[in-house]
Amino acid sequence: MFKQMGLLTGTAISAALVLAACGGDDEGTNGEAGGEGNGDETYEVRFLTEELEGQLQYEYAQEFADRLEEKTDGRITTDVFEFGALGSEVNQFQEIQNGNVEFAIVSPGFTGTTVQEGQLFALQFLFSDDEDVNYQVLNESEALNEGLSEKYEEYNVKPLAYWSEGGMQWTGNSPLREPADFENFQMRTQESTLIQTSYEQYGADPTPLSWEELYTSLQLGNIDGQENPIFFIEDANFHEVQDHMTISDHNIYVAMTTVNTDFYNSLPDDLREAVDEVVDEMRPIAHEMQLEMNEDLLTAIEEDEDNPTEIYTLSEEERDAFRELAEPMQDFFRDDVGEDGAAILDQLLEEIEEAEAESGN
Ligand code: 6CS
Repeated sequence: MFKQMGLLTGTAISAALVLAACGGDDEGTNGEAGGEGNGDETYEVRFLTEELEGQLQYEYAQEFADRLEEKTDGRITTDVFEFGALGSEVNQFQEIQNGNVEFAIVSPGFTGTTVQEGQLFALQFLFSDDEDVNYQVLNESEALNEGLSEKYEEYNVKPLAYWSEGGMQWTGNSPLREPADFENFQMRTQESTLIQTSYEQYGADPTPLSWEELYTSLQLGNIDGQENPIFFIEDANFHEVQDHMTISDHNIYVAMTTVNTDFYNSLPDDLREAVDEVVDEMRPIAHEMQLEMNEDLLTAIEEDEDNPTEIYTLSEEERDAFRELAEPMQDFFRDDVGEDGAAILDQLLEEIEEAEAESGN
């Protein structure tokens, strides 16, 4: 059944590849439907990421692939793809929806035109300033892991985990310390109305763009600045073409580990359990990886004498000035996305508050 779907909807990958990826070899039953299976089905699957080798999503996917192969005694083998292998970030979401790839890491910022509710991750100053609190919330939140996940499942995409790639910081060709600094500032954003409207609140002129085009746009001065976690700013070399970096921590960068729902449901029980186990094993690994990578690459930016970057950390008072303009975006989200999205947001806000209180912050 899954094999047929791949053949019917496959656009970017040849039919031959789709056949291979769906486990249709001579040995197996090709996962007719979820169940016990006969124990010898084998699957060659694809895991698509939005980043390059050495960057977090790719390293996560590679570790995930290795663990899954080991845990299933080689019955699931995975090819990990770097960003760009199958089009832009928005195209990538279509690939996982259509089942042309089985696994993908998806940034909700690129799904705002389909799963409106996913835009809640664009709300600035929503999460805690404590990454350990965020780790707990992302893993345990019912609002996300049930409410929001159901919204993605309507598009045949099942989020398996929500995880943070770290605090988001601004870079610019001019200092960014108060909202007035964003006046007429050409700000690169992902494809989400909410992200764009948020920057309009600061007076900026937001421009949605794939990150593929970002370095050149910053270099040419067509774009004045952007937001990303520190590891990405350094690894994509954005600091080379930006004079200023502001440690604003105005948001966290949330990534979703996703699986095509039909594929997941077609797996025999033991293999589906293996996938779930690997997802859980990856939670602390991803957390540690992001903390370490963001710290190490901050030092790399600080020490890069060939490309000096002025790094400025906002004070709490300075952050409050942005927070004041960002908070009304929660009502914008409620009105724009509707009742279900509003309920997900309200539940998430309670969960964050509870986790904060428990942590003693
Ligand atoms: O800024 C972006 O669009 C990219 N940033 C990260 C951290 N990962 C992939 C994404 O496409």
